[in-house]
Amino acid sequence: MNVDKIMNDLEKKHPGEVEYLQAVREVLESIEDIYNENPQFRSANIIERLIEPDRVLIFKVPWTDDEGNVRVNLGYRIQFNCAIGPYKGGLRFHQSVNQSILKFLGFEQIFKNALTSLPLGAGKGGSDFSPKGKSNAEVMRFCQSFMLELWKYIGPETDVPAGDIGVSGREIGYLYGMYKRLKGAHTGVLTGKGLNWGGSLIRPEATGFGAIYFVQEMLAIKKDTIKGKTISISGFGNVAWGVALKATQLGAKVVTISGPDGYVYDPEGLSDRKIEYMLELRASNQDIVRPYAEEFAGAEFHAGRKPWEVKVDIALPCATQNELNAEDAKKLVGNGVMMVAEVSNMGCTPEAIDEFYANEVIFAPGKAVNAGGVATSGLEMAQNAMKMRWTRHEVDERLLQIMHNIHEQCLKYGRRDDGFIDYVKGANISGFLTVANSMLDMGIV
Ligand code: 2IT
Repeated sequence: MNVDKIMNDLEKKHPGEVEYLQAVREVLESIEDIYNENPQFRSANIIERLIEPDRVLIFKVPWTDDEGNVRVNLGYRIQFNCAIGPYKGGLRFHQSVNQSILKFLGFEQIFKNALTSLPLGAGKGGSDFSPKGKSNAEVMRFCQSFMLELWKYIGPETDVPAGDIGVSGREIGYLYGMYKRLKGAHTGVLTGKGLNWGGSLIRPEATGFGAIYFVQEMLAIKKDTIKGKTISISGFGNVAWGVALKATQLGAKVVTISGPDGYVYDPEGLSDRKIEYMLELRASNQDIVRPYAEEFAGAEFHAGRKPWEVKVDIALPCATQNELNAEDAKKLVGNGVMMVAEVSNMGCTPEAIDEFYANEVIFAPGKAVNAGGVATSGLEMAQNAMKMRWTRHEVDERLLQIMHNIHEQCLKYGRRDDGFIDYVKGANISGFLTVANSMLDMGIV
């Protein structure tokens, strides 16, 4: 495999799709050796077949706002790869959404979903519609219009969407309601559903809990534990709150949260009560970060800045892609950070990751660290198929086991001779082998 040649060809076909090209390059660089050692991959052109999605669906989403204006957004579903199961991955509703971002997310999902060891293919979708600042009725009308088109392409054995940025329980409810009406059947076609109508316990907090279970595994290798560690996180969305809750329960001190306008440094650390307060603000569609600093004594708001300038033991980006760059990485390294784990998808730029590797900071990529979210979606699908519900404890135990297995896979393929663990390589190789070998088994399809 010649990575530069493949990337040049891909860039010619998809000019300017920077996030997508970034995600593909990272994976190709990690799997180059294993690919070249196995000529059967080459002769089946596995790479060329893996880096392009099976199909890209783009549709128009017209809806009416509360003032009666007709609005139009773009809707997408990218069905990337179905070698090991139905397409599976979230929907992102955010003004920044475009084809490049959804293709990078769909591509990453291939390896992440394979790492869970569950039968989950890879997809991603969404819209440039942002629910922030919209009324419930507007969000409902948008979701209904979105599903009026999407329902033709999804199904419990073909494609199972879920949430991502901007899509949580409320949006999944409106989407599912419309799907059920159109289809005339309860098919469990989405995950992240409400508990009363087929959802799984732990799914809302699963990405965050799974990430902390993974961090515990990373620490255990160093004969260390999370208790007493200081942690910085970014964001306070679907993912960050689960991280904050679990880390706090385990005795770590989470000292930052952030939003688009700045971050809060709380030297005392978050507590269950503070997390509860933020969830209430979030539930009522209000800003979280600045009000937090006003509510709790000792917390400082830093306008227009990122949390990576705070001295911590562990940094956990939880917001969005490329949120931590080389300059941020240098600040973390300068302050003696020991570990960085991406909870957001592709949260660090390649230059930031180089910085961590050059300074022997232990780093793990989002596709391993945040796989607990989609894994628990897989557990939701299993419960739906059985028409059963597992207890909280049962789901949590399975999640813990899955995160342990993912870590084992990273060790198997990522441990260097000098003992350093290259989690990026480990995760990419493990996910690649599962999917590539499945594609080989099934012939040219
Ligand atoms: O990035 C992700 O893995 C998700 N947004 C969750 C996807 C899912 O299907 O639960």
